Amino acid sequence: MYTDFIELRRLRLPLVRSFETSFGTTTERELLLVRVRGEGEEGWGECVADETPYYSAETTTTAWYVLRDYLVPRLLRRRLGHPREVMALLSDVRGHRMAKAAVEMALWDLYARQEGRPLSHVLGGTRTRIACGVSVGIQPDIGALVDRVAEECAAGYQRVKIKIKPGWDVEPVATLRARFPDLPLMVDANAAYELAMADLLVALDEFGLTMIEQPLDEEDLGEHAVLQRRLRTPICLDESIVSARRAAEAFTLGACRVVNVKPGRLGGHAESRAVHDVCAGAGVPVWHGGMLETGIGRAHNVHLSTLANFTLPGDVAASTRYFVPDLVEPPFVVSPAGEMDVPQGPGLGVTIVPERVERATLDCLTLNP
Ligand code: NPG
Repeated sequence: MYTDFIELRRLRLPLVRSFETSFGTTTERELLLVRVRGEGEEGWGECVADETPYYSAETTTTAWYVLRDYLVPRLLRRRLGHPREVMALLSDVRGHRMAKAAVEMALWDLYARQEGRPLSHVLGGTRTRIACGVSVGIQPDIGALVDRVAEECAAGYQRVKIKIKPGWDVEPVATLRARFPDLPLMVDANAAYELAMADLLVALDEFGLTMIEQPLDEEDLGEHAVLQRRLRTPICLDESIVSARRAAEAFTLGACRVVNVKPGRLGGHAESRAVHDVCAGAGVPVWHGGMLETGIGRAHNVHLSTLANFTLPGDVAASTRYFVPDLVEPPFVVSPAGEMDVPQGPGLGVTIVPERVERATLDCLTLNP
Protein backbone atom coordinates (compact mmCIF):
# COMPACT_ATOMS: atom_id res chain seq x y z
CA MET A 1 0.00 0.00 0.00
CA TYR A 2 1.51 3.30 -1.13
CA THR A 3 0.03 6.76 -0.44
CA ASP A 4 0.20 9.22 -3.35
CA PHE A 5 -1.13 12.14 -1.31
CA ILE A 6 -2.97 12.91 1.90
CA GLU A 7 -5.57 15.66 2.09
CA LEU A 8 -6.71 17.41 5.29
CA ARG A 9 -10.01 19.24 5.46
CA ARG A 10 -11.62 21.29 8.17
CA LEU A 11 -15.44 21.36 7.96
CA ARG A 12 -18.28 22.98 9.81
CA LEU A 13 -21.73 21.43 9.77
CA PRO A 14 -24.88 22.42 11.68
CA LEU A 15 -26.28 19.65 13.89
CA VAL A 16 -29.94 18.75 13.37
CA ARG A 17 -30.38 19.17 17.13
CA SER A 18 -28.06 20.79 19.63
CA PHE A 19 -26.46 18.38 22.11
CA GLU A 20 -25.85 19.31 25.75
CA THR A 21 -23.45 17.42 28.05
CA SER A 22 -21.95 18.19 31.45
CA PHE A 23 -19.19 20.10 29.64
CA GLY A 24 -21.20 22.26 27.22
CA THR A 25 -23.63 22.53 24.31
CA THR A 26 -22.76 21.72 20.68
CA THR A 27 -24.95 23.25 17.96
CA GLU A 28 -22.51 22.98 15.07
CA ARG A 29 -19.80 20.41 14.60
CA GLU A 30 -16.35 21.55 13.50
CA LEU A 31 -14.40 18.50 12.40
CA LEU A 32 -11.47 17.32 10.30
CA LEU A 33 -11.54 14.79 7.49
CA VAL A 34 -8.52 12.96 6.13
CA ARG A 35 -8.49 11.59 2.58
CA VAL A 36 -5.66 9.32 1.50
CA ARG A 37 -5.09 8.41 -2.12
CA GLY A 38 -3.07 5.40 -3.17
CA GLU A 39 -2.79 3.27 -6.29
CA GLY A 40 -6.07 4.48 -7.77
CA GLU A 41 -8.20 4.13 -4.61
CA GLU A 42 -8.96 6.44 -1.74
CA GLY A 43 -9.64 6.08 1.95
CA TRP A 44 -11.38 8.43 4.37
CA GLY A 45 -11.04 9.08 8.07
CA GLU A 46 -12.72 11.55 10.44
CA CYS A 47 -11.11 13.20 13.43
CA VAL A 48 -13.41 13.19 16.47
CA ALA A 49 -11.70 16.14 18.19
CA ASP A 50 -13.99 19.06 18.90
CA GLU A 51 -13.37 22.76 18.41
CA THR A 52 -12.97 23.16 22.19
CA PRO A 53 -10.78 21.25 24.71
CA TYR A 54 -13.63 20.22 27.05
CA TYR A 55 -14.18 16.52 26.30
CA SER A 56 -10.47 15.98 25.72
CA ALA A 57 -7.27 18.03 25.49
CA GLU A 58 -7.17 17.63 21.71
CA THR A 59 -9.03 20.06 19.44
CA THR A 60 -9.50 20.41 15.69
CA THR A 61 -6.69 22.99 15.74
CA THR A 62 -4.17 20.78 17.57
CA ALA A 63 -5.11 17.83 15.36
CA TRP A 64 -4.63 19.86 12.16
CA TYR A 65 -1.19 21.01 13.32
CA VAL A 66 -0.02 17.56 14.44
CA LEU A 67 -1.35 15.85 11.31
CA ARG A 68 0.24 18.41 8.98
CA ASP A 69 3.63 18.76 10.66
CA TYR A 70 4.24 15.38 12.29
CA LEU A 71 1.92 12.52 11.32
CA VAL A 72 1.39 12.90 7.57
CA PRO A 73 5.13 13.43 6.86
CA ARG A 74 5.80 10.06 8.55
CA LEU A 75 3.35 8.30 6.24
CA LEU A 76 4.01 9.83 2.82
CA ARG A 77 6.61 8.10 0.67
CA ARG A 78 6.13 4.85 2.64
CA ARG A 79 5.18 1.43 1.40
CA LEU A 80 2.98 -0.24 3.99
CA GLY A 81 2.12 -3.93 3.97
CA HIS A 82 -0.90 -3.51 6.24
CA PRO A 83 -2.60 -0.67 8.15
CA ARG A 84 -1.72 -2.36 11.46
CA GLU A 85 1.83 -1.02 10.82
CA VAL A 86 0.70 2.63 10.97
CA MET A 87 0.76 3.13 14.74
CA ALA A 88 4.39 2.02 15.03
CA LEU A 89 5.38 4.67 12.46
CA LEU A 90 3.67 7.35 14.57
CA SER A 91 4.79 6.13 17.97
CA ASP A 92 7.51 8.75 18.52
CA VAL A 93 4.76 11.38 18.56
CA ARG A 94 3.34 11.28 22.06
CA GLY A 95 -0.42 11.37 22.66
CA HIS A 96 -2.54 13.11 19.99
CA ARG A 97 -4.56 9.92 19.61
CA MET A 98 -7.49 11.65 17.90
CA ALA A 99 -5.19 13.09 15.22
CA LYS A 100 -3.50 9.70 14.78
CA ALA A 101 -6.84 7.92 14.54
CA ALA A 102 -8.05 10.12 11.68
CA VAL A 103 -5.20 9.13 9.37
CA GLU A 104 -4.86 5.56 10.64
CA MET A 105 -8.54 4.88 9.97
CA ALA A 106 -8.33 6.44 6.50
CA LEU A 107 -5.54 3.96 5.74
CA TRP A 108 -7.69 1.02 6.93
CA ASP A 109 -10.42 2.17 4.54
CA LEU A 110 -7.89 2.53 1.71
CA TYR A 111 -6.50 -0.94 2.39
CA ALA A 112 -9.95 -2.54 2.53
CA ARG A 113 -10.94 -0.82 -0.74
CA GLN A 114 -7.74 -1.98 -2.42
CA GLU A 115 -8.52 -5.52 -1.22
CA GLY A 116 -12.11 -5.17 -2.46
CA ARG A 117 -13.45 -6.27 0.96
CA PRO A 118 -15.75 -4.59 3.49
CA LEU A 119 -13.79 -2.94 6.29
CA SER A 120 -15.62 -5.12 8.85
CA HIS A 121 -14.06 -8.26 7.31
CA VAL A 122 -10.57 -6.73 7.27
CA LEU A 123 -11.00 -5.80 10.97
CA GLY A 124 -12.04 -9.37 11.82
CA GLY A 125 -15.74 -8.69 12.41
CA THR A 126 -18.48 -11.13 11.47
CA ARG A 127 -21.83 -9.41 12.08
CA THR A 128 -23.86 -8.01 9.18
CA ARG A 129 -26.14 -6.00 11.51
CA ILE A 130 -25.37 -4.17 14.73
CA ALA A 131 -27.47 -3.22 17.78
CA CYS A 132 -28.13 0.51 18.20
CA GLY A 133 -28.58 2.57 21.31
CA VAL A 134 -29.07 6.30 21.51
CA SER A 135 -27.59 9.13 23.58
CA VAL A 136 -29.93 11.90 24.75
CA GLY A 137 -28.37 15.18 25.82
CA ILE A 138 -29.34 17.25 28.87
CA GLN A 139 -32.80 18.76 28.26
CA PRO A 140 -34.31 22.09 29.37
CA ASP A 141 -36.70 20.26 31.73
CA ILE A 142 -37.85 16.78 32.71
CA GLY A 143 -40.96 16.93 30.52
CA ALA A 144 -38.79 17.53 27.46
CA LEU A 145 -36.55 14.62 28.51
CA VAL A 146 -39.48 12.22 28.82
CA ASP A 147 -40.76 13.28 25.38
CA ARG A 148 -37.34 12.77 23.80
CA VAL A 149 -36.88 9.34 25.36
CA ALA A 150 -40.38 8.28 24.25
CA GLU A 151 -39.51 9.39 20.71
CA GLU A 152 -36.27 7.37 20.70
CA CYS A 153 -37.99 4.27 22.08
CA ALA A 154 -40.62 4.57 19.36
CA ALA A 155 -37.81 4.73 16.78
CA GLY A 156 -36.64 1.30 18.00
CA TYR A 157 -33.39 2.06 19.85
CA GLN A 158 -32.45 -0.85 22.10
CA ARG A 159 -31.16 1.24 25.00
CA VAL A 160 -31.19 4.89 26.00
CA LYS A 161 -28.31 6.78 27.57
CA ILE A 162 -28.91 10.14 29.18
CA LYS A 163 -26.31 12.70 30.05
CA ILE A 164 -26.14 13.67 33.71
CA LYS A 165 -24.38 16.35 35.72
CA PRO A 166 -24.68 17.50 39.36
CA GLY A 167 -28.20 18.93 39.65
CA TRP A 168 -29.50 16.81 36.74
CA ASP A 169 -29.17 13.22 37.93
CA VAL A 170 -31.43 11.45 40.47
CA GLU A 171 -34.65 13.26 39.56
CA PRO A 172 -34.51 12.73 35.77
CA VAL A 173 -33.46 9.09 36.26
CA ALA A 174 -36.25 8.43 38.80
CA THR A 175 -38.82 10.00 36.44
CA LEU A 176 -37.66 8.00 33.44
CA ARG A 177 -37.60 4.77 35.41
CA ALA A 178 -41.17 5.32 36.63
CA ARG A 179 -42.34 6.09 33.08
CA PHE A 180 -40.28 3.35 31.29
CA PRO A 181 -39.90 0.52 33.85
CA ASP A 182 -38.32 -2.02 31.46
CA LEU A 183 -36.17 0.26 29.32
CA PRO A 184 -32.43 -0.55 29.27
CA LEU A 185 -31.27 2.81 30.59
CA MET A 186 -27.80 4.17 31.41
CA VAL A 187 -26.25 7.51 32.34
CA ASP A 188 -23.09 9.32 31.25
CA ALA A 189 -21.49 11.97 33.49
CA ASN A 190 -18.48 12.88 31.32
CA ALA A 191 -16.31 13.10 34.46
CA ALA A 192 -18.53 15.69 36.17
CA TYR A 193 -18.46 14.17 39.71
CA GLU A 194 -15.92 13.86 42.50
CA LEU A 195 -15.54 10.93 44.84
CA ALA A 196 -16.82 13.15 47.66
CA MET A 197 -20.18 13.21 45.80
CA ALA A 198 -20.41 9.40 45.72
CA ASP A 199 -23.70 9.33 47.69
CA LEU A 200 -25.47 10.91 44.70
CA LEU A 201 -24.23 8.12 42.45
CA VAL A 202 -25.02 5.41 45.02
CA ALA A 203 -28.58 6.82 45.03
CA LEU A 204 -28.82 5.79 41.34
CA ASP A 205 -28.32 2.11 42.26
CA GLU A 206 -32.03 1.58 42.91
CA PHE A 207 -33.03 2.38 39.32
CA GLY A 208 -31.51 -0.71 37.67
CA LEU A 209 -29.29 1.21 35.27
CA THR A 210 -27.25 -0.94 32.90
CA MET A 211 -24.19 1.21 33.77
CA ILE A 212 -22.89 4.60 34.88
CA GLU A 213 -20.40 5.96 32.37
CA GLN A 214 -17.30 7.94 33.36
CA PRO A 215 -18.50 9.45 36.64
CA LEU A 216 -15.09 10.77 37.80
CA ASP A 217 -12.08 12.48 36.27
CA GLU A 218 -10.34 10.57 33.52
CA GLU A 219 -7.07 10.41 35.49
CA ASP A 220 -8.69 8.78 38.54
CA LEU A 221 -8.63 5.02 37.96
CA GLY A 222 -8.00 4.44 41.68
CA GLU A 223 -10.98 6.59 42.69
CA HIS A 224 -13.20 4.81 40.16
CA ALA A 225 -12.16 1.54 41.86
CA VAL A 226 -13.20 2.94 45.26
CA LEU A 227 -16.52 4.09 43.78
CA GLN A 228 -17.14 0.76 42.00
CA ARG A 229 -16.81 -1.05 45.35
CA ARG A 230 -19.67 1.12 46.68
CA LEU A 231 -21.94 0.66 43.64
CA ARG A 232 -24.00 -2.30 42.47
CA THR A 233 -24.36 -0.63 39.07
CA PRO A 234 -21.39 -1.36 36.78
CA ILE A 235 -19.10 1.57 35.98
CA CYS A 236 -18.24 1.98 32.30
CA LEU A 237 -15.09 3.91 31.45
CA ASP A 238 -14.76 6.08 28.33
CA GLU A 239 -12.35 9.06 28.65
CA SER A 240 -10.09 7.11 31.06
CA ILE A 241 -9.43 4.29 28.61
CA VAL A 242 -6.82 5.63 26.21
CA SER A 243 -5.10 2.33 25.37
CA ALA A 244 -5.19 -1.43 25.85
CA ARG A 245 -2.63 -1.06 28.64
CA ARG A 246 -4.83 1.42 30.48
CA ALA A 247 -7.79 -0.96 30.09
CA ALA A 248 -5.77 -3.81 31.63
CA GLU A 249 -4.74 -1.51 34.49
CA ALA A 250 -8.38 -0.52 35.07
CA PHE A 251 -9.37 -4.19 35.40
CA THR A 252 -6.49 -4.94 37.80
CA LEU A 253 -7.68 -2.09 40.00
CA GLY A 254 -11.36 -2.99 39.69
CA ALA A 255 -12.14 0.46 38.28
CA CYS A 256 -14.88 -0.61 35.83
CA ARG A 257 -16.93 -3.57 34.55
CA VAL A 258 -17.72 -2.25 31.06
CA VAL A 259 -15.69 -0.33 28.45
CA ASN A 260 -16.75 2.19 25.82
CA VAL A 261 -14.59 1.74 22.71
CA LYS A 262 -14.16 4.74 20.40
CA PRO A 263 -11.50 4.30 17.73
CA GLY A 264 -11.35 8.08 17.36
CA ARG A 265 -10.31 8.39 21.02
CA LEU A 266 -7.98 5.38 21.08
CA GLY A 267 -5.76 6.24 18.11
CA GLY A 268 -7.58 4.15 15.53
CA HIS A 269 -8.71 0.65 14.66
CA ALA A 270 -5.54 -1.24 15.66
CA GLU A 271 -5.59 0.02 19.26
CA SER A 272 -9.38 -0.43 19.39
CA ARG A 273 -8.98 -4.07 18.42
CA ALA A 274 -6.33 -4.43 21.13
CA VAL A 275 -8.69 -2.89 23.73
CA HIS A 276 -11.50 -5.13 22.49
CA ASP A 277 -9.28 -8.20 22.92
CA VAL A 278 -8.01 -7.22 26.39
CA CYS A 279 -11.62 -6.71 27.47
CA ALA A 280 -12.71 -10.03 25.97
CA GLY A 281 -9.84 -11.78 27.82
CA ALA A 282 -10.96 -10.19 31.10
CA GLY A 283 -14.63 -11.06 30.51
CA VAL A 284 -15.52 -7.35 30.22
CA PRO A 285 -18.16 -6.48 27.59
CA VAL A 286 -17.62 -3.48 25.31
CA TRP A 287 -19.87 -1.20 23.30
CA HIS A 288 -19.15 1.38 20.64
CA GLY A 289 -19.28 5.05 21.64
CA GLY A 290 -20.14 7.99 19.40
CA MET A 291 -18.78 11.51 18.97
CA LEU A 292 -21.45 13.14 16.80
CA GLU A 293 -19.70 11.83 13.69
CA THR A 294 -20.72 12.40 10.09
CA GLY A 295 -21.44 9.34 7.97
CA ILE A 296 -17.70 8.87 7.43
CA GLY A 297 -16.79 8.40 11.10
CA ARG A 298 -20.10 6.59 11.62
CA ALA A 299 -19.24 4.09 8.87
CA HIS A 300 -15.95 3.30 10.63
CA ASN A 301 -17.85 2.84 13.91
CA VAL A 302 -20.38 0.51 12.31
CA HIS A 303 -17.66 -1.71 10.83
CA LEU A 304 -15.71 -1.91 14.09
CA SER A 305 -18.91 -2.79 16.00
CA THR A 306 -19.05 -6.12 14.13
CA LEU A 307 -16.30 -7.62 16.34
CA ALA A 308 -17.45 -10.37 18.70
CA ASN A 309 -17.11 -8.67 22.11
CA PHE A 310 -19.31 -5.68 21.13
CA THR A 311 -22.17 -7.33 22.97
CA LEU A 312 -24.00 -4.19 24.13
CA PRO A 313 -25.84 -1.66 21.90
CA GLY A 314 -23.61 1.29 20.93
CA ASP A 315 -24.10 5.04 20.56
CA VAL A 316 -24.32 4.42 16.82
CA ALA A 317 -27.55 6.06 15.74
CA ALA A 318 -29.20 7.08 12.45
CA SER A 319 -27.66 9.81 10.25
CA THR A 320 -30.83 11.91 10.45
CA ARG A 321 -30.29 12.54 14.17
CA TYR A 322 -27.11 14.47 13.32
CA PHE A 323 -26.75 15.88 9.80
CA VAL A 324 -29.28 16.30 6.98
CA PRO A 325 -28.06 15.58 4.46
CA ASP A 326 -25.24 13.40 5.76
CA LEU A 327 -21.91 13.47 3.88
CA VAL A 328 -22.49 9.91 2.66
CA GLU A 329 -25.01 7.98 0.60
CA PRO A 330 -26.90 6.01 1.56
CA PRO A 331 -27.39 7.55 5.00
CA PHE A 332 -27.35 5.22 8.02
CA VAL A 333 -30.80 4.12 9.12
CA VAL A 334 -32.06 2.21 12.16
CA SER A 335 -34.72 -0.47 11.76
CA PRO A 336 -37.81 -0.66 14.02
CA ALA A 337 -35.93 -3.47 15.83
CA GLY A 338 -33.12 -1.02 16.66
CA GLU A 339 -30.57 -2.46 14.25
CA MET A 340 -28.35 -1.03 11.55
CA ASP A 341 -27.06 -2.90 8.48
CA VAL A 342 -23.32 -3.04 7.98
CA PRO A 343 -22.44 -1.83 4.45
CA GLN A 344 -21.15 -4.74 2.38
CA GLY A 345 -19.24 -2.88 -0.38
CA PRO A 346 -15.44 -2.46 -0.36
CA GLY A 347 -13.94 -0.38 2.47
CA LEU A 348 -16.48 1.78 4.29
CA GLY A 349 -19.06 0.69 1.70
CA VAL A 350 -20.69 4.12 1.44
CA THR A 351 -20.30 6.85 -1.17
CA ILE A 352 -18.85 10.13 0.04
CA VAL A 353 -20.71 12.96 -1.74
CA PRO A 354 -18.02 15.44 -2.95
CA GLU A 355 -20.36 18.48 -3.28
CA ARG A 356 -21.58 18.09 0.31
CA VAL A 357 -18.03 17.82 1.62
CA GLU A 358 -16.97 20.83 -0.47
CA ARG A 359 -19.90 22.96 0.69
CA ALA A 360 -19.00 22.44 4.37
CA THR A 361 -15.24 22.90 3.92
CA LEU A 362 -13.46 25.80 5.66
CA ASP A 363 -9.85 24.81 4.81
CA CYS A 364 -8.27 22.18 2.62
CA LEU A 365 -4.62 21.20 2.40
CA THR A 366 -3.06 18.58 0.15
CA LEU A 367 0.25 17.08 1.25
CA ASN A 368 2.37 15.35 -1.40
CA PRO A 369 5.52 13.28 -0.99
O1 NPG B 1 -24.61 9.95 19.36
O2 NPG B 1 -22.60 10.32 18.62
C1 NPG B 1 -23.50 10.39 19.49
C2 NPG B 1 -23.15 11.05 20.78
C3 NPG B 1 -22.84 10.05 21.84
O3 NPG B 1 -23.02 10.88 24.04
C4 NPG B 1 -22.34 10.76 23.07
N1 NPG B 1 -21.10 11.21 22.97
O4 NPG B 1 -19.24 11.58 25.92
O5 NPG B 1 -19.56 9.93 24.63
C5 NPG B 1 -19.68 11.11 24.89
C6 NPG B 1 -20.47 12.02 23.97
C7 NPG B 1 -19.68 13.07 23.25
C8 NPG B 1 -20.24 13.75 22.20
C9 NPG B 1 -18.40 13.36 23.58
C10 NPG B 1 -19.55 14.73 21.51
C11 NPG B 1 -17.71 14.35 22.87
C12 NPG B 1 -18.28 15.02 21.84
